[in-house]
Amino acid sequence: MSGKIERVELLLLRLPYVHFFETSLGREEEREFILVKVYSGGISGYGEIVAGQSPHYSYETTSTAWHVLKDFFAPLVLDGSISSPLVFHEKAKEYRGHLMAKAGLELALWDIKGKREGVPLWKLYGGVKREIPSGVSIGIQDSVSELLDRVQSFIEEGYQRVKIKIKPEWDVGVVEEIRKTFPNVSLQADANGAYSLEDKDVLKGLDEFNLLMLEQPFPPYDLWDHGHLQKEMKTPLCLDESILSVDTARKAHEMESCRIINIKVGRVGGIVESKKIHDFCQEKHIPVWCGGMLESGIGRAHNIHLATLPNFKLPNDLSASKRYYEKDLIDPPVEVSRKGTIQVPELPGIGVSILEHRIERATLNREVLKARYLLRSDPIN
Ligand code: OSB
Ligand code: MG
Repeated sequence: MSGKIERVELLLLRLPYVHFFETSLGREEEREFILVKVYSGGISGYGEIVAGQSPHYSYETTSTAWHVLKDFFAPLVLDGSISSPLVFHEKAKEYRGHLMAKAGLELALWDIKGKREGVPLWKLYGGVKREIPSGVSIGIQDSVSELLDRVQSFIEEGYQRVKIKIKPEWDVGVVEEIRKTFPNVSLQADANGAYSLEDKDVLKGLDEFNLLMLEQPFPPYDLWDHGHLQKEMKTPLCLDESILSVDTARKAHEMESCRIINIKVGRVGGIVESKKIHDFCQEKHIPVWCGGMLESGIGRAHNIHLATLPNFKLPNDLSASKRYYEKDLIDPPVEVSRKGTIQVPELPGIGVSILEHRIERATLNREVLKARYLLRSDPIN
């Protein structure tokens, strides 16, 4: 079933958000990201790279991802021997790190495989759900009243849980206000690593608000201090940035650093690693959910397929297209039902149509990579 990969195309896109997104790491009004398009035997596969413009969430950026894809990862598949995502995953291990870049290419190979075999990705992955529960991630706002308005409108749309971003000075007081207005909403908070163990007492103050979880209070490398905090808090901790592989998931479990894990396919380097983390967590009774990086519909559709696996037990950061972008890149756009669920695509591969004219309009740069020893840029056309 192997078909050669004939070419890999990298596209740098910019899409404006419908509403700015602010975390403890900063505010952004638009997203720049890379799409990976892979061609094989008349089929094209798409992947999205979640690295951002700047090394805030992780050290990877659109520029580092472009470099390692062009110079290291694309040549692996262009030498004619690899088209399988599993083999690519193994082969790419010879290079350290750059997990987001690896994931983007692996996702495109999965899309090719699904389309070639006529099977939607969720089936290839062993998924069991036809619809998945949807949550929404709400950034830091200019005022508490603006935040309350946004929470209200997302609840009205049907989202099954609300996550808010917190940082020092925008934490316990804000959560308290939300709880006063919405005593029963399923609520969680995400700090993106903005605290340290010295802030333990502030964080423990969150325990009285019945949060579903507290996500990544401490920096990514700090499994140990998360373990200290978890021992003193009844709110379950969830790790995002800290979990880069099934190996870090095991260590987090052994250190009791968290009780929940957020899986992001980009952060962990692809679907193969995501499944390993999923399976490990299932065995250890650690529930997981699918995180998001404000992806376009292409990355989000990939995430939806992953979130059909059985141990995705909590609402995911997978929201409707219109919550992120006015003109998403896929048809149909992702929609959230009144009961807060997203339908899983049934067509082969990624299972959605790609709106090439919208990609074209959002493209800032493009490079076509053809054969291993002929790495070069072609002008468009
Ligand atoms: O920590 O989950 C995060 C977006 C960018 C960087 C980090 C995070 C997020 C989100 C967005 O919370 C979730 C989504 O895509 O809906
Ligand atoms: Mg997070």
